[in-house]
Amino acid sequence: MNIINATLRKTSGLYTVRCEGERISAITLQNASVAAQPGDIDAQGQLLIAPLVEPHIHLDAALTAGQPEWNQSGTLFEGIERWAQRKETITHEDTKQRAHTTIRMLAEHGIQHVRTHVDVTDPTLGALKAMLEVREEARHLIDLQIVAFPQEGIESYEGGRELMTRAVELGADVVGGIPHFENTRDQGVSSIKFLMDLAERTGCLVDVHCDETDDPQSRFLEVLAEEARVRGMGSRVTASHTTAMGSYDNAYCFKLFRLLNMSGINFVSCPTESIHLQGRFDSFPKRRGVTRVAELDRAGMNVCLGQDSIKDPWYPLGNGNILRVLDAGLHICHMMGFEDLQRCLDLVTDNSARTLNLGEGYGIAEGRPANLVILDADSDYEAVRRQVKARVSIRGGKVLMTRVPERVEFTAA
Ligand code: 17E
Ligand code: FE2
Repeated sequence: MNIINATLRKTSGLYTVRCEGERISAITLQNASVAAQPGDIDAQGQLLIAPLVEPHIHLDAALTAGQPEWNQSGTLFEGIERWAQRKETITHEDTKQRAHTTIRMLAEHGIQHVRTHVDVTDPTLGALKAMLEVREEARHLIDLQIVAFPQEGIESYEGGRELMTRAVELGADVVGGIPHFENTRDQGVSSIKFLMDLAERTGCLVDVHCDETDDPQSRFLEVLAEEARVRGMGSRVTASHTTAMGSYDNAYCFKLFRLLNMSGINFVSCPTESIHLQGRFDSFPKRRGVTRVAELDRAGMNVCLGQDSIKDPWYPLGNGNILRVLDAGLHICHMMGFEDLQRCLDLVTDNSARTLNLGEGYGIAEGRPANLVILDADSDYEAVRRQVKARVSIRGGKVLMTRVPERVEFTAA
């Protein structure tokens, strides 16, 4: 199969990308626009990109907002309370069905790689067992990484350490954590040591909900970064949210950034989620409650954006469209300068792929998997400005999804 007349990011000219079997076999610069042969896919000068990536979502909680009660305060803490109520009634089939429905929403938007945090603070590990099945059943649509996520704590939840260990034995890919939610600062620190040991021993990746609060005293990021640095695990470790960094003073942050850089860890920000959940204990002026996305990026660190929630106890909106989160994120993080707009898709493609350690399993290059998406725009800037949709999604060298563009007709005056 050939995809012809494709614009590739960060280059000029039109390209033909040839796929053989499940792999990309050749990428050639065309002299001019070419006519389609039978079987070709004509990108018509639009962007051909590696798939969009969802680096941070909670599929086990998706589509449960208001069940049994709505989060009225809009805080993270009420979200955790509401989820604990809903958690009592989850079943294997309920979890699987909501996860599959949500995965289709993601796939429809050109996403083919997903990292989901699954709550393992449940003595039965019910959601985890359901998600392990979903990971296999949804392979034709997405690659799924499962994080063993201790929503109610590792040290503060009865049997928390055993549940984490068991989750990894059952097949979780990534070790999670929630140090800012542990009962004491010491427990937060020991939870990080525990989870880093577990990951190092088992070869798992690490992705910690870290300092998801406006409390400027929440400083677990330095602990995570130092553990990653000392163990040489930085590229395999991710700090999600780190919203407290939006409230750290600059003197502390200056010192912190040196460590972050040395550690080489990755960052995920969920700007729509954070602008909604944070700032809730402020009157005015009200903090934005997001981490320093632009500053991390400028300092050469790897930062990407995630949706976090789709209609769950923490966040009532969301629809699978990661470009909506990119749009909001560029606003919220003050990243609408010309240079940022030219390369903004990095935040939802290449940077996220690096966070997920996809390596040579991702990207438009000869020999890599033929996973490709055509967007209805010829640049990053236009893609985000017009909030375009994925027109074609190709997976393993086969067309997975096509979208018929909408047509608008005005009635003549
Ligand atoms: N759990 C959590 O601790 N934080 C979040 N943002 C979500 C779930 C969605
Ligand atoms: Fe999260």
